Amino acid sequence: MSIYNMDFETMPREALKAIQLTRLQATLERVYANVPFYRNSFKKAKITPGDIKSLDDIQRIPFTTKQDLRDNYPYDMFAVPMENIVRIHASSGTTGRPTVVGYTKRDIDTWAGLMARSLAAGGATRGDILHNAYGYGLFTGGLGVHYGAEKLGASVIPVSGGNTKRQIVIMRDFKPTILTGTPSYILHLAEIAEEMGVSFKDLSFKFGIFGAEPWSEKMREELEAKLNLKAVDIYGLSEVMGPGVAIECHEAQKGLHIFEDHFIPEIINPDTGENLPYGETGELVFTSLTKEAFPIIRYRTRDITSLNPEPCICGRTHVRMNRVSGRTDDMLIIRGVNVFPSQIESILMKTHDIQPHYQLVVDRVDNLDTLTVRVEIREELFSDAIKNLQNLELKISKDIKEYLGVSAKIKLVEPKAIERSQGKAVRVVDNRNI
Ligand code: DLL
Repeated sequence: MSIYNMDFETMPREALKAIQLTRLQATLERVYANVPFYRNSFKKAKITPGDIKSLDDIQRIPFTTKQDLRDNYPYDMFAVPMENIVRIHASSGTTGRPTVVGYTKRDIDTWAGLMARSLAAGGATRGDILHNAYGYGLFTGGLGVHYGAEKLGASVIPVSGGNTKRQIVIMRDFKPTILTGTPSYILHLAEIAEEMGVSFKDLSFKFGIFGAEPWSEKMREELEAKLNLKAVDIYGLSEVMGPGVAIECHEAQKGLHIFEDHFIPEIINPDTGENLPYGETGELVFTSLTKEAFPIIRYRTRDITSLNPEPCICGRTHVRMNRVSGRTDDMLIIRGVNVFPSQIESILMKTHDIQPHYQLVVDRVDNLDTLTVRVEIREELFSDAIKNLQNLELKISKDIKEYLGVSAKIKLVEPKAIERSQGKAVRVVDNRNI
């Protein structure tokens, strides 16, 4: 069977587990032999690759953290000589050093195969024309999707992010059928299309494959209605590969199937490091099984989710991860109360007919944390009497207090007041660290 064969997706779990164990053991041998960081961490834990005799034994292996990758910047985590590396990507790294990852020729092929499988799960076929609005460059989104689409045999339009007006013209004239990009940028595309008098109802899109940042179910509804397509969620991270680690199937649109023939997922309690059973929410941890250049063992993603082993209507036997609700490092602690931006988004969109353009601003005033939610409202509402706006601000503030237990000041702003991103949206401005 070739490494990206789709039969892997529907195989009985026992057979899948046997493949995972063989691949895990081979990966451990390789990192132990070739990456000093792993050899040291295994030695500290008093284990050798030979001690890992079952999949459960993985819990004996120490975790790898973002800090470990930073400490080995840029190339010390690579398990092959530089002459075998054909591609380098890096995560943006909003704080500190970026994380650098490398790929061999075979890794690029494995990734393309996994992305082809992802696109197929999301509804794409070889006859499709794919408008790829993920950014091309060090970010893995653009090139990751691109190679996968070519592998699938679809036609790719490599537009990348930005030049938004030109993108609308391309969408109208080239008649793409699949749209890929971050949900926040796609929403911006929809906004500009509206301004240009172009209706998505007249375009040819069937499926949208959106990800790289958290988005809510409400946002899916909004995008599906505005863009006249079916939207699925795709997940991935550079450290583990890039996009194509997990994706929703278009049949169920409920939870993202993890490509378990290439990655072992675990959920842990982020405070204690203990493994949690299926269904419980915690931090997602990944081990790669087939990567050559940058194998990664028990990597703490900081993403918060849970795993669902229930069979899926699409026939895939791979477990599903529920949509990522946030990151452990995204969590704001406002006067002792934990809040995730996604929780605020849900309240804004569930209880109020509000545009999903918002930003949370955290300040420290007289040693007290304050949270201000800047949120855009529709043009019609904005021209309403000041009094109505004040009432709406109070109502939202009351809802946030009631649902999340945190006091927030709401500032309604006019349409377009919040800066649009061409990639991942910046949801939090934390002025406390400055
Ligand atoms: O965002 C890879 C990617 C590209 C995924 C295109 C999907 C589509 P990084 O830039 O390394 O890689 O960022 C990884 O983004 O740890 C999550 O916190 C977040 N993330 C990615 N996909 C999702 C998603 C790419 N579907 C980090 N939902 C991850 C929520 C996501 N968060």
